[in-house]
Amino acid sequence: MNNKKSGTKTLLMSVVMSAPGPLIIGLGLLVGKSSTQIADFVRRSAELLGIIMAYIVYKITAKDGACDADKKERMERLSNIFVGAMMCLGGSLMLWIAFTADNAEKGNVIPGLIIALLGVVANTIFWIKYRNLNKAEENAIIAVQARLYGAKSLVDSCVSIALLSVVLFPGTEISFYLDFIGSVVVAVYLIWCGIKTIAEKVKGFCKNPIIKSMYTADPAPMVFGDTLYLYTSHDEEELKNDFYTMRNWHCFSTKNMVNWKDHGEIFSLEDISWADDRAWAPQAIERNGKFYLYCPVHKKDGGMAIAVGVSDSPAGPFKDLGFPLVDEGDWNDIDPTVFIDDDGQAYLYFGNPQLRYVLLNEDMISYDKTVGVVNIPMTEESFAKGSHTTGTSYAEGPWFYKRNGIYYMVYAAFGEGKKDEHLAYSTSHSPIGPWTYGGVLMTEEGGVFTNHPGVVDFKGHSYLFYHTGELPGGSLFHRSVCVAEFTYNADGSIDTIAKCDGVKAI
Ligand code: FUB
Repeated sequence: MNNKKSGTKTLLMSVVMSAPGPLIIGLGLLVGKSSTQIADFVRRSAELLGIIMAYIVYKITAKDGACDADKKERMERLSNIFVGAMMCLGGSLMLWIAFTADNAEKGNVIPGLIIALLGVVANTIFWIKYRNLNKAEENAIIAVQARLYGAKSLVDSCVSIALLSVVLFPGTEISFYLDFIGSVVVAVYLIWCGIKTIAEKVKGFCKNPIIKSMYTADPAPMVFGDTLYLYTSHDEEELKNDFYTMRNWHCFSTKNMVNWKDHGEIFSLEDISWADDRAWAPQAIERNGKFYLYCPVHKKDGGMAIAVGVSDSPAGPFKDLGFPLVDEGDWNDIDPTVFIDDDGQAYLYFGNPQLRYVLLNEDMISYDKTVGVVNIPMTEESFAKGSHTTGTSYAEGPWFYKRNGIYYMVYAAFGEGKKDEHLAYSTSHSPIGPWTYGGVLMTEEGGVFTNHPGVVDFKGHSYLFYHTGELPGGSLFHRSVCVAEFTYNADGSIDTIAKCDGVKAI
């Protein structure tokens, strides 16, 4: 059973199991009362209302669908505030009753005692269940239920001790103090849990794929200020010639990895007079207050070339230069990746199956023609043995960056005998190589022929963006952008990263 189904079922069970408590204790109050017992009735009723609320909200928010994180967050927050308020209400009434009730007449507290003992067992089971569910997939509602059931389990333990003393030593000082102290301890603990729950901000979760409103591919993240901008290519739903049908590029942004703003189409083949097809994998960068979007396109006169869109805003719209930046007259000129080194030199790597680079000039829209287009030696030491046409695994989609003095080249690769792309990486101590093969970054399992990396550090977290065919109707021509958080090893190496469910809010 998946986590969502299990969460819904557990919450429903909570409602069903919590309902008889207030009922039986309520009936018990007709025949006898103690401060603990009256307060227990009020607390259980308030908790039941909180659990019903949590069940309803969880059923609505845990449904797979558009990642409308704002709405989900608002509803979860509201539900948790309600549950927190119920805890505070239960605790406050218990406190009030403990100090004001007439404890002279205890009467029959046996029903309350039985319920409390059963409660210790049941609540502990639920507490463990909610904790495990939340561990498997963090969820604000489930996390609060784990807290509530932890408190309920402790409360029932205290109540059992107090009521047992009333049964064993009726009318004695021991029973009076245990009853009184039990109520106060439990009440204070509940109020504390309630306040904590009300004050807590809901930590959201964005489920992969990030963009659910359309098919997106070739993710290219760029951090600017406190925002992460994500540029993507766009797989049209309707295919032309049963091949990639891609006409424009889109931009999305986030400040917390969960709430995404859609900036819409920011550049398109319509804006590039000399191109007619294949709006493929882009990458953007900022320099001196201007934003540059490098995009592979098919030229009207044949072959692929790299176009540059320029804008004053990271979210575009971008304006084409009017001519290709790189045009080798072949099909290799795709998948540009751009990086500005500490000394100000900008590099534009690109290519399938040959990895190439040019040294960009300061203007970012021309390159050093004296150096020209440099071919990187495609060796097994650099890119491992593989099944692409160079005999190595390197295929396409390079992503070039530097971190702690190490230059990284992450790329889509074909392993030996493999027909689908995995992601791999190589490193170097220089921006122009030689490159040393590092390992597999993401396996081909669960993918769709191509994959495409975009690596970024954002607010102290490291992310790998990639694409799969996870959206309904997904295929090798209908891809969707996903993200996984990962960490670097102390020596800068990276272990294989699993395709995952999504990322937590930061
Ligand atoms: O999206 C079209 C092409 O597929 C990209 O340019 C490649 O990287 C691969 O993802």
